[in-house]
Amino acid sequence: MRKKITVVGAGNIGANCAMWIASKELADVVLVDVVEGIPQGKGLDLLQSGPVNGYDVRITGTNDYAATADSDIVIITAGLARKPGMSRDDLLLTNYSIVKGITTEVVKHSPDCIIIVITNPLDAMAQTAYMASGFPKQRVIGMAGVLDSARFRAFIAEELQVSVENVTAVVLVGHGDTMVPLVRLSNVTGIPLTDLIAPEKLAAIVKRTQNGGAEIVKCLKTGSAYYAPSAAAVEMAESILKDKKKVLPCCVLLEGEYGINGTFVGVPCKLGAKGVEKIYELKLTAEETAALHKSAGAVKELVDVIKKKNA
Ligand code: TXD
Repeated sequence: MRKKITVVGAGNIGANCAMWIASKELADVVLVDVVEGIPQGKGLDLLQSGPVNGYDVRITGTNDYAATADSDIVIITAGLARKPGMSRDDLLLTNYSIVKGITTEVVKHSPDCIIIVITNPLDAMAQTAYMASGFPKQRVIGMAGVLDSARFRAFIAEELQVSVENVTAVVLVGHGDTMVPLVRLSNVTGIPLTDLIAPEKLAAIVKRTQNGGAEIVKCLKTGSAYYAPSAAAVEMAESILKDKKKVLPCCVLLEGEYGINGTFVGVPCKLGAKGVEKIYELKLTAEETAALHKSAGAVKELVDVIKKKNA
């Protein structure tokens, strides 16, 4: 029996998640959206791409959660996207209600699923899904670090004119301007970045990574990135569905790790059939630890706002 992935929100990211899932024949897809016709139309269009691209998966578009029953994974992409001049935090309360409502529906129809959250502000929305679902922390995961690391790797590969496959890069903590690209632990086939790129150039690449989302929002003017974010979420789903045990930076609930308690933060995790199977505690320098806690503090501020709203 093929696996089943539900994607909630059939907008830019949702539709592309469905396309990557189908192209990899990872699972049958159910695309859900509130707007009548959008998931049905995009679902049919993706289904009809199958004969051309050679994939045999079922793709259903719907406005009704009944079709999502017994999903293995649910990817939540629904919510408002940023407009130029808006910060991710400006989306907080609107997307909080959307994600909370969706999670309640999802849990009703797929009580054993694993939830991957994409909606912004990501860390706070992952915490919202965790609080609304009542699921164990292993089964609620936020997607940000895989995207931020992919941006870091793309810029490094471009600078050095090398294959992206040989670039290992780690980005920690919140999906915001305070994210921490860890130069010290990043390399090209084991060669430290600091041996390959001049300090000022490396600092510029770190800055561009931290500003990666805003750079694309500025270009697109009417929305935010969607190819890399959707590809990143599907890499996480693939590691879970195929029990690949990939070690990826994911937004997860920390309970003491890194000295942080009760907040969703982006750190390296092992993703397998049970979801988050291990959280890795990197040995960080004092400076890196300070940056990690500063970013986690920014996440906690947002989470405190939604906890008050949830009280
Ligand atoms: O790395 C990351 N996590 C981020 C995530 C990277 C880029 C974008 N990030 C965020 O993803 C972005 O800030 C938004 O919060 C979400 C989705 O972005 P997308 O670009 O896909 O937005 P769209 O194209 O506006 O699509 C959103 C869809 C749209 O079709 C709405 O009708 C639908 O969400 N929507 C809903 N569907 C179901 N249920 C409800 N309640 C609902 N509300 C809106």
